[in-house]
Amino acid sequence: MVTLYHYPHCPFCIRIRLVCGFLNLPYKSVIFDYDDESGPVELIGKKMLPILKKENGEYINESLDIIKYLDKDSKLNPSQDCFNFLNEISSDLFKLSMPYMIYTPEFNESSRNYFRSKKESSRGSFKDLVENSSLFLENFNTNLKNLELNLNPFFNSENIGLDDFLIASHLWGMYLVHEFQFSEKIHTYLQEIKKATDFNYLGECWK
Ligand SMILES: N[C@@H](CCC(=O)N[C@@H](CS)C(=O)NCC(=O)O)C(=O)O
Repeated sequence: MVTLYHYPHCPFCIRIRLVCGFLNLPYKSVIFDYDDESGPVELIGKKMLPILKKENGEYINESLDIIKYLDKDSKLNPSQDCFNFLNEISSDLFKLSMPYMIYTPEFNESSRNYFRSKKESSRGSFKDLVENSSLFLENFNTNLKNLELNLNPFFNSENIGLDDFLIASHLWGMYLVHEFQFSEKIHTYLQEIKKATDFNYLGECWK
């Protein structure tokens, strides 16, 4: 069996969980604390998750490479339109959701402080991000309106596929954001993906 080393909040890690769920691939789950630097460094020489340990003991560490490895029949292919959409939403999405992510049961005081100081140095203080959330929300909501136009009911398709897993992985953290609510259409879309992949966002974090 393969082993997945991941952070529950991390969209790139969630991709792998969704793909494994969809393809019915069992895996051993190992959650690293966000402030554990030596854990990932010992495996691949840098602090970057997700990491997959293959059956032969080798490690892979880019989410799309991991998916290629797991998807033996090459059923799952991402589209450029999907990557364009993720690029459009990423900055607003992270600014909106990161201040809330650190209060989920994934984090303890030490990993919360580590995450906060690391992200604040690149995105600005969480206090300011929350205070200015309406600025990010405006742009974010416009992008979600465009997404709705592309759901048929899946992303540019009648069938669920990798684009949907990539999009859901990014969007899921927005369920944590107090001042935001998904439209009925996007909520239904995300819940369909949850069902098809047997996804449980923070399921393993409750002790
Ligand atoms: N290109 C990588 C990106 C993965 C990534 O950005 N992982 C983040 C977590 S969301 C990480 O491990 N960051 C380490 C850190 O910020 O300390 C992939 O697709 O796997």
